[in-house]
Amino acid sequence: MASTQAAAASEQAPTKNPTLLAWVAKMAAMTQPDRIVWCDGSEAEKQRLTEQAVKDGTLIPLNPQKRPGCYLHRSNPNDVARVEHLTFICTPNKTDAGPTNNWMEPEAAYTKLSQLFEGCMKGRTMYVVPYAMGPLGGASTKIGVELTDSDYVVLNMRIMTRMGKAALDMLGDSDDFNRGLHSTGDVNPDRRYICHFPQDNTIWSFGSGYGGNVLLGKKCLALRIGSYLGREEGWLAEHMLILGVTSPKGETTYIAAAFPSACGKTNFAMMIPPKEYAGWKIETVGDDIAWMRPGPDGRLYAINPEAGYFGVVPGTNYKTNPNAMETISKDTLFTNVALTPDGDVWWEGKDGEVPEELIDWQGKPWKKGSTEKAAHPNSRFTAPMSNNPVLSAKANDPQGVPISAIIFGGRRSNTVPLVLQAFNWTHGVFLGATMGSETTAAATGKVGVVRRDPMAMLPFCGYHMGDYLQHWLDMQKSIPQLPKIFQVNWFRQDKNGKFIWPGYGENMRVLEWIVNRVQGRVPTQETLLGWVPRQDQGLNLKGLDMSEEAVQEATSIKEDEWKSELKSQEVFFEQLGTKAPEALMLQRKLLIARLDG
Ligand code: TSX
Ligand code: MN
Repeated sequence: MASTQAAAASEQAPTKNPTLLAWVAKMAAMTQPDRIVWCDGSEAEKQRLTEQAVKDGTLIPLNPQKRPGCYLHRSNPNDVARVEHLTFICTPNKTDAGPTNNWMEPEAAYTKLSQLFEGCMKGRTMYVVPYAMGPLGGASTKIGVELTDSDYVVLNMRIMTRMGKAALDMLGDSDDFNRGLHSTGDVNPDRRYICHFPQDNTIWSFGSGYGGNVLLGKKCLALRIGSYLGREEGWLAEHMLILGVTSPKGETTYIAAAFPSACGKTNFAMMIPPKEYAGWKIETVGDDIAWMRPGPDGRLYAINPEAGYFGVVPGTNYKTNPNAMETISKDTLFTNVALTPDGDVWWEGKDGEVPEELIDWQGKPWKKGSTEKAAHPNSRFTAPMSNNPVLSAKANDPQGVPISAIIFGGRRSNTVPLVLQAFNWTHGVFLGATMGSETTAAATGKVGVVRRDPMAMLPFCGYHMGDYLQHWLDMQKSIPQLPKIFQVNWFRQDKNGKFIWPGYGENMRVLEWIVNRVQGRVPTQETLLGWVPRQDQGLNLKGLDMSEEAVQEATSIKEDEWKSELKSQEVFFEQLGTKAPEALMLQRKLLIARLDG
């Protein structure tokens, strides 16, 4: 049986790559699919798979007048989010995974998962999905091949990556590709594993059909395996958006920014400047992941390895993100949103009236006023980046864009001021390492607890967090023209619990200051924490409906808050033990000395 399949696989295969053919044959021998389909990424293939997915109930077509080319997918209600407790880094030594990752010994993991994969595709189709992470032909671009028994995965990968023949052509006969194996299995949370084997450039994912667990190019390859490869090869794989901001004079500055989830990364990446900024333009290079490496001119160049957006739907509307609303108006796959009687989709926080009646994300009737959510809080859109009205032409440039500034942000109701600039690279890495975000009700039920999330990479770093921070420090030596590093906080609250800073488009004012700083145009004010905008020649507040006291409150530095902040940071550094980089410990001591002095 196995050898027949192997022969059949290579017969139809649009490649002669011996390593790829042998691996596909081996995986097919284990999973025993009824048939193997090599995906070419064509329009005809998309149509065929979509029709089939509609027929088998995987996709529900939406009203073509309201949402042309759009479909709704409902996942199993037990399978609606990434599963950090079932996500493993499988390295020979446990210490290589570090204290912030789950670990399994590689052979033990292969054995355990082989038992699950054994025969799991009987009666099913195995799709071979070749894909490129990054513009085709780029030096930073990586090839992966995902084997999956889910047509939903194929259709998503088609949007999120450069998928099909072009990726296979780029691979040629090379054995340098990520080996991804996925089966939805029986969607049993007790038999769900997302295992990463960095030494083998391999990912095995079993028992889930949800995006982050099964679209293996994204979090698994581009971040967990990517961060591991980045350390080996001298680059950075980061959980960052990339945007270009162009002034009325036509000068474009590229910025990368890391925010934990629920901070509005996609909103920031597609932001529309307020009316006081006529002539300014913000363009999106990426909304989630940046791969950055030193370029020939000594600057740090970033590419967005993805080709689409896999974004949270609830809260998206024409006020918070008009460009996202346009992006998801066509050719979009919706997962776990509500369905309207006229075949459109609905979610909490959409513009307009709440409909009287809906079908909720689980397929059950829903009535206005219900205490249940109609759309799942983690419901998603999968949309091609080419739909984005403010997509940067550089999003398809294999060279990437030169990064002038890196921003670290978090959701903090106090302590962290609106914006500050790090004194230098090491201090900037300290700011990134000590990033924290307060939990919102959606995540844990506990509100307002600070969760440390260094560089927003806590769930996505494929090796020891201490080694990761040291890699960031070491990168200084290979980047002659270092980006400047900034820290921002849009989420500070007043004593009544109201947000002080209006956020959204008004963040343009902060962005302008950052641009002026990196272009060396404005003086600054030194504080204990870093450089901040001066009272004069600082933030442009023209036309902003905010009192002077409120601006003061948003930008203030309170020493008592910082004393408790440092205690809370210590808990995190202690976790890293002897791997906590010495340079960061010194930054910490310097800050303590400044506060005590
Ligand atoms: O995305 C956000 N950004 C970045 C936008 C470019 N959000 C949403 C976060 C959840 C995904 C924000 N929420 C931002 C922000 O800058 N700021 C806030 C907090 C806030 C919420 C509501 C108001 C103001 C601030 N409303 C009014 O002032 C009326
Ligand atoms: Mn993300």
